[in-house]
Amino acid sequence: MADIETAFEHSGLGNPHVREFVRHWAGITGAARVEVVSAADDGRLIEEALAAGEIFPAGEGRYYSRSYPKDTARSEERTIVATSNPADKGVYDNWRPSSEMKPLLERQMSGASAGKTMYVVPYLMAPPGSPLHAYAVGVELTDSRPVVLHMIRMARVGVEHVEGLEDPSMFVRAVHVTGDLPAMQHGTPDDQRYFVTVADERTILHYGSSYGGNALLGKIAHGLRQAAYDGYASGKFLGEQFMLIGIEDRVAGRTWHICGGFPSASGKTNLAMMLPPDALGDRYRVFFYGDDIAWLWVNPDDGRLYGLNPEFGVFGVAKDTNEKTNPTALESVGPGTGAIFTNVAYNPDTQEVWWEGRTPEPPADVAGWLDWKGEPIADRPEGSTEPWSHPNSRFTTTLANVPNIAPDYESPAGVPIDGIIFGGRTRDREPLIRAITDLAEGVYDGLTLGAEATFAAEGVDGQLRYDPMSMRPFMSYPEGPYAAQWLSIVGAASEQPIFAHVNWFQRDPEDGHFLWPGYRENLRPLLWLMRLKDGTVTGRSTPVGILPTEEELDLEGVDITPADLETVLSIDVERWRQEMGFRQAHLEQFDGLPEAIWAAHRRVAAALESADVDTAATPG
Ligand code: OXD
Ligand code: MN
Repeated sequence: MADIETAFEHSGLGNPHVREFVRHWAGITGAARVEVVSAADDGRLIEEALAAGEIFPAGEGRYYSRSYPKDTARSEERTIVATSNPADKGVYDNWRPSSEMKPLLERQMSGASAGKTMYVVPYLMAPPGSPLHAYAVGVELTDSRPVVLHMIRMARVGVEHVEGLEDPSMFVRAVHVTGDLPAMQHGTPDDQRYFVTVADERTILHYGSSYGGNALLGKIAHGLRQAAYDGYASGKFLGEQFMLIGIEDRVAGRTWHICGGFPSASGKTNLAMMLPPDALGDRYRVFFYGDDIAWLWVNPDDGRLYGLNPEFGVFGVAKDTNEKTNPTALESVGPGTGAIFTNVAYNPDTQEVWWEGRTPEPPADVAGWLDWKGEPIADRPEGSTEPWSHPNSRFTTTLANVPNIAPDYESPAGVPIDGIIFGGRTRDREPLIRAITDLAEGVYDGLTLGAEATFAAEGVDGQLRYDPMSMRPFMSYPEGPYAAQWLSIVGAASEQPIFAHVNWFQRDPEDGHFLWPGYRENLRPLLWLMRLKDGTVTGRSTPVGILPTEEELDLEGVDITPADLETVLSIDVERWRQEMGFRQAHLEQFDGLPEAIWAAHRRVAAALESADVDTAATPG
């Protein structure tokens, strides 16, 4: 196709391997045109998308987009990791042979972009100049212009990222074909959608969705699944669904860095964008590095564990984002930010957007308001309780728009990691924070991370849905080697990060109120953790980790009753003993779990067995 060659020439795309990849898939998908994209094309593409009715204006320099109504979330069942090695099959990676998946996807994608433009999006998932650069280069082909606009916000996009590479053939080959969405048979036995990462060929083939989590291939498919696999195959790094923050103590003149994983709907973005409580605001500042992905590696310069955010933007859940829960997020999608809102409620007359939890009540004057499906709110029957926005509605904005972005967020190596935390929504048992100083016990804690099952049908007897390291939907190799990879990467660091399990969500069993006020107050347990690592506090030992004493936790200005405080700072030994049985069954699913992990499990179980139920102190 002469047109393709012209597109290469115009854009300066010279990499022969990228050219070959584009020609190959243009042939299969039957796209009518090819266009090579750089971030500088954003303004023009925005204008084109507005003119085509693919996006709508949402106030100064902000935009609104709406998905096909059945295409609003990631689909875990349709997501597959394929390789040529059956030993890559784990419990959660949904492994299939690549010899089966590649021809299948080629058939699905065959002719499926007919009449459309195929956009070529060269991108980088890392700060420029990063030591992990070789794993960060990719090219996404997509037949959706809104996907291109999202990619420009979520990844560093430009032809320069694929030119002059040390190995010009080393880039992730990512193909996104939208397909005929109404014909996908969503959720039926004949579901047509496939979201496949061919991990050992560094190829991503996603068909049948234009929703972010399925279609922005730099983010989850490359940034998590492929990166985790690459980190394992090379033995060099970990790719985790982690937030990453810095906490600066202006009095002591130092900054700590903490990263950590939380299953979805556990407040990871809110935590990453947190502001200090007023009482501590003069002394501390919290810096944002990332809210969703961290790559962890050992920096040979100083032997420490480093973390970097490979992303360029934030793809946050809009629901419940407001002045109290996350003022930082609101500012980061303010006028002039170029933010894109997806599947929230929209008013074309006023160009306003709204989502559940944005304000306590929806706008009183419903004139002009459309729900996330584009249907007028005014047409709803009296008393309708249907939400205005989709529960998984999103905002997309670049990191640079986040007001407390760390000054060194583009540091090529990332930042040294002092602490690794895990947390989920847990209504009982899990205290506010319990610190773990032993590596194997920390990894064990991550592997047994869980979030409360939200409906009775999903879990029984307070059982959690386990979500190892918050990676359950993103696992790309088996859990045993995954645990070994953790022990090997973090174990190689000269200075060990401290681990902790946190829980902001403990509730009163009688009236259900949250015991800990949360949000900005969450800085306090994190400060305690850093002091524990530095040796300036000692905490108190329990069978499941070290807990702060009341005195050690700086509580100035915190609104909490003494009884609630006592509960969040203690261990319910009976509940913990019960939990150990569930954990045992959870871990037994995994082949080849390192003995160190089993030893950690047995140590915790034995300590719980011999613990004094009333004080939960460790005997001896
Ligand atoms: C997710 C996301 O689905 O980050 O976890 O979008
Ligand atoms: Mn995520």
